[in-house]
Amino acid sequence: MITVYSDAHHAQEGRAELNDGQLVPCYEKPARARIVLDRVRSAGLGPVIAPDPYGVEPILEVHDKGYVDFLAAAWDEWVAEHGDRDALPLNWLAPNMHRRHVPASIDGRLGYYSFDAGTPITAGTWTAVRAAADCAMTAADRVLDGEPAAYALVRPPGHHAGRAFYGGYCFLNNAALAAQRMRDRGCARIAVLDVDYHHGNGTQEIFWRRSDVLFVCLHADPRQEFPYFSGHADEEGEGIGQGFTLNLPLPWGTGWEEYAAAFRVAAARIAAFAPDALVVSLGADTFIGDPISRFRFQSDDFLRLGAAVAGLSLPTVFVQEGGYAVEALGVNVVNVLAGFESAARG
Ligand code: OKP
Ligand code: ZN
Repeated sequence: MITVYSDAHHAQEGRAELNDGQLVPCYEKPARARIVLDRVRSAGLGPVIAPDPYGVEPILEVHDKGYVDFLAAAWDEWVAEHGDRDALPLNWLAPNMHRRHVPASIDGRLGYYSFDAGTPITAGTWTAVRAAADCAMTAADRVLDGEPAAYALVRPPGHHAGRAFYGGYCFLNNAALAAQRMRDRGCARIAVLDVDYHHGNGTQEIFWRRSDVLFVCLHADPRQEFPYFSGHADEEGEGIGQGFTLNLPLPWGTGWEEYAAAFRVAAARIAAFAPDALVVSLGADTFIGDPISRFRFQSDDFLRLGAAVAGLSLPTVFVQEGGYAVEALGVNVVNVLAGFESAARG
């Protein structure tokens, strides 16, 4: 399987996030991609290629122009106001406050466009997120050009980023960009399967009112877990998109056996949709050793997950999302990809 990778991810290196009442070192850090890349190479998964440059135009099919302009300029505006520190928001809208006016000040706009205090904007954020988007779209193009599958090894992740918001370490929605790219190249229907531990609220929001992209998500129940306000089983899409979002929330402590039962429900929905291709939001934070998550996957279970994805028999674009047990991340992620390949070969 081809891996699409760019060293530019290093440009996103936040200093701190707010977690459990403390500023702690960012969990979402460059070592994550480094260890996965090392494992891709040592396992002999296949060639590692650089992304093609797509420019900002395809990004604007998925994201709001005002939001994208904000992301591109935020760091310079923040530094001019506060100096060389991570840019973190401190104020958000409560219900019945007003969104009619985009704040002029950088502090106001950080809150306006975000939903948490765990996602620092840094000097290199814009560089890194552009490269990640390029990797995801390149992987999509390779699959449409005939590769049975491709893997976008990217960070920061993307599935919490919506049309006009960031949060959960995510700024641009790489999986949504891959799906939209395949639509633009003539695929009629794309399924996005999100197996990250957290609900992909951004992907859900982007495709909420669409019937051409099915969004299916297995994740920790938002009654217990971040992002708390999205991912319940009764969220099914709206308008023409009604029935094209499927959430399968699972309780803390979920292991492979219970997960596999939910996966069968996900797989049946995807098969009924009969998509032209599949995008997998691939998080390995379902691992028992993950420092911020509470599922109980063992490393071997990721082989089983990969084989289960291969059972869908679709051209597949894997896009890296979460996974914070850094030492095990390379093994766990490459297990999914290797499990997919050996099952796909039969
Ligand atoms: C991003 B992705 C833990 C706080 C965690 C944000 C988690 C973002 C996960 N106490 N806050 O889905 O892996
Ligand atoms: Zn996650």
